[in-house]
Amino acid sequence: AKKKPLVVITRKLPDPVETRMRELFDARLNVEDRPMSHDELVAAVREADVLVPTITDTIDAALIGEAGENLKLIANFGNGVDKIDIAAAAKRGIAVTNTPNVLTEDTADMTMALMLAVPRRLAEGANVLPGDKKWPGWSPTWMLGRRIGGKRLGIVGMGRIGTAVARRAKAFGLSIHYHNRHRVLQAVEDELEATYWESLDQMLARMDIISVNCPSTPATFHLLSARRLALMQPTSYIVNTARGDIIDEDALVKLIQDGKIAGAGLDVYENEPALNTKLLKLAARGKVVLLPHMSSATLEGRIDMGEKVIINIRAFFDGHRPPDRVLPLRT
Ligand code: 8YV
Repeated sequence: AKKKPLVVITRKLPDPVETRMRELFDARLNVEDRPMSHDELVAAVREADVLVPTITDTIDAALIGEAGENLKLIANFGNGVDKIDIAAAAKRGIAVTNTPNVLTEDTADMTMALMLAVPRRLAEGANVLPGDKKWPGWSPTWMLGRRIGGKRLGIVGMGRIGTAVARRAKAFGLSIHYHNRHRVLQAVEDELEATYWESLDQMLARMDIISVNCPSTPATFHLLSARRLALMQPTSYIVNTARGDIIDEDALVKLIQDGKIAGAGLDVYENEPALNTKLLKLAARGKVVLLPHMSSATLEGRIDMGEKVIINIRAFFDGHRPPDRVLPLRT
């Protein structure tokens, strides 16, 4: 029988995934639920045939430089591959895969939750009863938020997740606008009655809500720069379930503090897990709702992600092209 590949998994995964990994591979599982240290990562890439990292691991060119001869595949447990230097891996003949599709719907669901949370004051309201129970009772003028139906939603990045957000938002009565590197299929535009904006600047200036759904790449770093954010309406909101570094976070904080953007619903941050303390102050004032990077966090989704990782590893070692191969960006 063929020797089973040594697969090092950097984080604790749901039990069914670990069980299957153990059956199929010489799986080295991380029993402690904490990110690997740099030294542990170096040891892993020196020895493993396959590395299964997550977003909490930085797989940069220096780490890839430490890779042993066996390492042939980095099978990311996650969709976003911004922490992996794919070009450096390619140079060493190491393939990279990710886990698309299976977290699209969960992420879009949570994007809707954040889209409602700030305008409809969900977090503030949810705190009234469990707190000191000082509910004065119903009043015609109390806890008034802003309606989202009838408003304009501008989606930055109309890929799988952006499209899933658009479908939901349309059902909530929002009109759909988007900016993307290229136009989506006519059939999709027709279904969503979506308006394409070639100019991100022009779209930002005209929307009531912006949702960030593009990947983090060198080209999208601070795509929502101070200058661009300043184009937004003072009554507008921004939601980010993609990556923190797509928005200039300091600039966003300042604009919300100054009343030039109405608020934000954020699931991702520039320096996770560290948090800008000014954001916490804005949260206390109900201006922002902050979630701890949990938009794809469902048990079903995590099991599906594990399944995808397994399929990619098996396809690779059976001599096939893994279904979720990620190629280096063209520059
Ligand atoms: C993942 C994510 O859970 O898949 C992504 O891109 O942002 C997360 O929701 C995480 O990346 C796991 O590595």
